[in-house]
Amino acid sequence: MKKFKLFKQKGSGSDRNRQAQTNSPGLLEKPWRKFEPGGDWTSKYHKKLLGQINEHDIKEEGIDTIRIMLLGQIKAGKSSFVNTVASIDIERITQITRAGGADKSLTFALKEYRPSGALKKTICMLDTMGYEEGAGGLNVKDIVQLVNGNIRRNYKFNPASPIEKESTDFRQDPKKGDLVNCIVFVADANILGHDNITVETRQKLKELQAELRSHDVATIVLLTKIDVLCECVANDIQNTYMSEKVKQAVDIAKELYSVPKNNIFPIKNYEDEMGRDAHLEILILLALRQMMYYGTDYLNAASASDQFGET
Ligand SMILES: Nc1nc2c(ncn2[C@@H]2O[C@H](COP(=O)(O)OP(=O)(O)O)[C@@H](O)[C@H]2O)c(=O)[nH]1
Ligand SMILES: [Mg+2]
Repeated sequence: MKKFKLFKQKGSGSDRNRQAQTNSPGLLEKPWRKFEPGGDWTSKYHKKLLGQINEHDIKEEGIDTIRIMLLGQIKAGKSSFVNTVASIDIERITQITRAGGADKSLTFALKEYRPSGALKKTICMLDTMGYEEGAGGLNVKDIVQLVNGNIRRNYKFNPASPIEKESTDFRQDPKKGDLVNCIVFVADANILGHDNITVETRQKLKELQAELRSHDVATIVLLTKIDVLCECVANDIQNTYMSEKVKQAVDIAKELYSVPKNNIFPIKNYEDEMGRDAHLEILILLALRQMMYYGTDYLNAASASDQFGET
């Protein structure tokens, strides 16, 4: 079978193309982020990233999957991110979970997604319901129980009250493989970019960060919908690292989530595309690779401290 070709080689890649456009309004003279050496908007780099994600170095016996928890406001793009990762995995556009712009969260049950195609079986994603809507959102206590591996898949969240220890969905004795190894905050870049963050959201985030402080789980922030935020990015996703608006949104996210800038990944999800887009996927793969690295570090640090008898 003829292999599906992701890239039109002509005109793709190279910063040269980007530099030539820097006279356009909205584009910076110099990129606010640079690729690592060897990194570029090319199919070679796409393949390299995919290979790195699939090659993990988890030392903990019996564990070969990094568990990633997606958190974020309703409509932030959590389910779309899962669908985008699934599209990379099965090598065509797919919707494995319902994404949509409804006012109420469409995701009430805890859903687990494990890729098993192009992405092999290195990752497990937990898609939750929105958490930032005050009393109507995911409970901070439930989030902590999720991180601790106490909640079984398909558990139906109840915003009004956290899971009870007597519930059949409450895992009394979680194993290491049940823990969350990386927390991913998914945020709409437009809300951050225009500094439209509500007091309530800030408050809930603070509460959550205080609860998670003792957990040592790495945090990554995904900034979605950068195509809506910046016209230059909508025209050409290769402008992402040259975009002034995206840079501003990243700076705001850095303060809001208290994470280093290199843990913040601007992305565009698949939403109404008919076919795959390799440039879009490079941004997704860069974020996934970081989740994989942090998750691996967390698990390896946990197994090292076990060996040294720490508690
Ligand atoms: N333009 C654009 N739309 C997006 C992007 N990500 C998500 N969406 C749209 O935003 C809406 C909410 O997304 P959804 O994944 O359901 O958010 P969730 O509530 O966090 O799971 C949907 O209509 C998506 O198609 C993106 O990167 N760009
Ligand atoms: Mg959803």
